Amino acid sequence: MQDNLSAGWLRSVDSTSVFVSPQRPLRLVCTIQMQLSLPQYTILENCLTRLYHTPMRIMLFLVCMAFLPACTAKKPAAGQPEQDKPLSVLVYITGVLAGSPSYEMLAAGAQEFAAEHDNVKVKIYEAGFNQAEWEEQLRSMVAGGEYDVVLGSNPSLPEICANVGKTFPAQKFIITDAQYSGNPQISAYLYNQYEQALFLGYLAALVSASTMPHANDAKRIGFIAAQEFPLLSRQIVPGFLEGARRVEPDIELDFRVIGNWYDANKAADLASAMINAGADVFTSIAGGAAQGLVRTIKERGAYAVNFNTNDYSQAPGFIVGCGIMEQKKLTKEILAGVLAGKIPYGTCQTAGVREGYLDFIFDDAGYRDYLPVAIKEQFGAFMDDFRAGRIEYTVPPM
Ligand code: RBF
Repeated sequence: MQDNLSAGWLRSVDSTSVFVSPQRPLRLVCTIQMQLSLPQYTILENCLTRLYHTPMRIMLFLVCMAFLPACTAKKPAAGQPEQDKPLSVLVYITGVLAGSPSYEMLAAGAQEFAAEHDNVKVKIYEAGFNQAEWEEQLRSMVAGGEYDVVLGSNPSLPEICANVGKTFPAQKFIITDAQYSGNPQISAYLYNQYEQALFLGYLAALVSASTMPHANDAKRIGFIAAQEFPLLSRQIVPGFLEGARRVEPDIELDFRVIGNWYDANKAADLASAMINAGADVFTSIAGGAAQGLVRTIKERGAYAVNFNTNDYSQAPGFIVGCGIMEQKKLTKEILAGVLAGKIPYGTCQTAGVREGYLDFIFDDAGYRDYLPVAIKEQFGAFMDDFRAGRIEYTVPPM
């Protein structure tokens, strides 16, 4: 009997929540979410075990009375500011950290926030590259009720979280780099990547049309993607081409797909074939596999403009433009919002250039020292217009 009872228990070590499911012989399933100290936890466990030896109703009543104060203890005590209540965060990485700037910035932002707040605890979990396993891994991570909020960054995460959330209706999820609304357990933040693609495409075409040493006359630029997904196919790739065509109306985009987020050799082979076909400026959305592209442009002589992070030092003179996604800043703001109880669950908010979450990194030798003055002037003026809202464009639907 003791074993049957124990088997129905899922408990977290720091006891942020308890899931009680004594199935036999009571046929009673109840969920109690409360914050308990370890001694309180032990008493509750003992009492529930005794339900088998004592008239059930009396004992259940006594247990409930004893722990009623604990049930409300999750709210800060009178006088305790909201900001000081304990917060446990799971940062769920849909892939691996290394080589994926959007994930690295997410983790760094959460860790920095935890370092600045004694009451905030962060666990970083890398789910690996097998996308078929992400949902089950997330389900088992949250089953203990240990985390107040799950934080992730991936366009495919909302559906996964919605499914997992059906089993755990108290679980909250916050996802950046994703579009999703209407689910009270999920809050989403979408970077306007059409904008970043547009200005990087504009710079790519300026470089391709220039007399820089590795530029040619082919009017062809390249895009290497790890895999296709709606945000990429409907906004990022079209935005890159649209930006390039504002400089060179008849420029062509050579778009190729690696098939995963880690195969740098395949990316290198694709880049080489694309250079043979006339591409002289590249971009990529390829995570760690993008290292193959970096290798090839250095070996063969070509240029790249990169999304999301400062990569200039990886290939000075070859990587000539980098956008920045302010993911670390957004992550810290989100966690401050969680502490303040101000996350708008059920909604999706968009963050772009004008909101200060996407921009271009001008202040780096990799940009300053390698581009002709004429390009820097034209691109600088374009970005000034962009920030001031003077660039018109229509973001395609997803
Ligand atoms: N970006 C990365 O940098 N590394 C990854 O491992 C990675 N995996 C992804 C898996 C899926 C299923 C999807 C839809 C996107 C992935 N991304 C990855 C893309 C990333 O979340 C983001 O959309 C792009 O980096 C553009 O900002």
